[in-house]
Amino acid sequence: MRFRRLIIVTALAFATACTEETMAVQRPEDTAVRPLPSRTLAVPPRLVLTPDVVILRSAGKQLFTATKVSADGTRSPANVVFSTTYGIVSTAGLYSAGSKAGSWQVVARDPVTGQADTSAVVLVPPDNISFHEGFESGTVGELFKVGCCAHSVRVQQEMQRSGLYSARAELRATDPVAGASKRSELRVTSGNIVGGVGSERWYGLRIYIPDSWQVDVNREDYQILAQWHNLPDTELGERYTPPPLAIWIDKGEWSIWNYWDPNAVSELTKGAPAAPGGRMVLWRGAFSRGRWTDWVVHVKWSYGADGLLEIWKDGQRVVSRTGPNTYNDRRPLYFMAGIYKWMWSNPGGVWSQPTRVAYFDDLRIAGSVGSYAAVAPR
Ligand SMILES: [Ca+2]
Ligand SMILES: [Ca+2]
Repeated sequence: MRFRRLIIVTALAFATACTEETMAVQRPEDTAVRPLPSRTLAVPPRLVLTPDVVILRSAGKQLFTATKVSADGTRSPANVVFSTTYGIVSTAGLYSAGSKAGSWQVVARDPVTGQADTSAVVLVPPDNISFHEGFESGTVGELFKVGCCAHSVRVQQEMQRSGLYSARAELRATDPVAGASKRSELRVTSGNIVGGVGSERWYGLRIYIPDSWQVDVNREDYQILAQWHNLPDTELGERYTPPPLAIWIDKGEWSIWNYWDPNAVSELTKGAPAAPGGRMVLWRGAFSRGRWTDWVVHVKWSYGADGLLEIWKDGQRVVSRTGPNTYNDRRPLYFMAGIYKWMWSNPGGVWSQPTRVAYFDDLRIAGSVGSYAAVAPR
């Protein structure tokens, strides 16, 4: 008995010592009935609020979603209470922005665990973009020339309409390739000015087609005089596609082309995005040589149903269309005015008029607070 009691006392003392040594990392109840806990069991599920960051305009809306993510990555909906530092957020997580520009937060909090996560809302100022280039400095100002040579784009006084100066674009079939094709163009590089998916813009521009312009006897006689071009999502493997919006001269007519696609990665089949994407000629009409043609374009850029496209030629509205009008891209658009004639890159072409000249003036861009009058050439 005494020997057995000694064993028990010794065993108890040993057990007590072990418990004290491991107390810091192991709860007492675990020592009796459970194996040592693994590290993963010590990590509680995380609460994750998405999207992490969102950029909204005045009165914009965004649905936020709270998710529980367990240590092994399993995701499940989380019951949370939403709050925000500015604006309104519903119990379902639908955030409605106010009008005060700034950086705000949406917070999701689990009332049971006390866990919380925060997303940022950046509320951008109203679209009071204002851009104007009339070439009256005698230069192209902040525009960027895209062309091979001195003759490609130059500011001159030979052709006057608004002020003393306009820009002259000349493209020759023999020109070296510039910007991956045959082009003599002026580019507005700032995406913020030009806009893109989710933004509203007004654009104004005037174009002069000289008397010398002849329809080429080659059946492929088309060129782009003004284009709103997208930047593909190259990080998703997307390649360049035709511009979502462009004003062409197709033989002896103006034509306005539109391409759109809600897919994140656009792929063309026979030159067009597959449904629900698409392309269409929005308008065609005769063009007049020896005079200026004034254009005003109003766009709410969207690849969804809320898009709007209105175009006026010489004060007459020639396009009025709702619905998708651009590609689904992460980056905004850029704008080019000039002469872009890609078939001159094809070898072996025979051209009855191997030089094209056109003049450009009064490029204006305004945001959603703009209007026809704000950008119309004058
Ligand atoms: Ca001018
Ligand atoms: Ca895309």
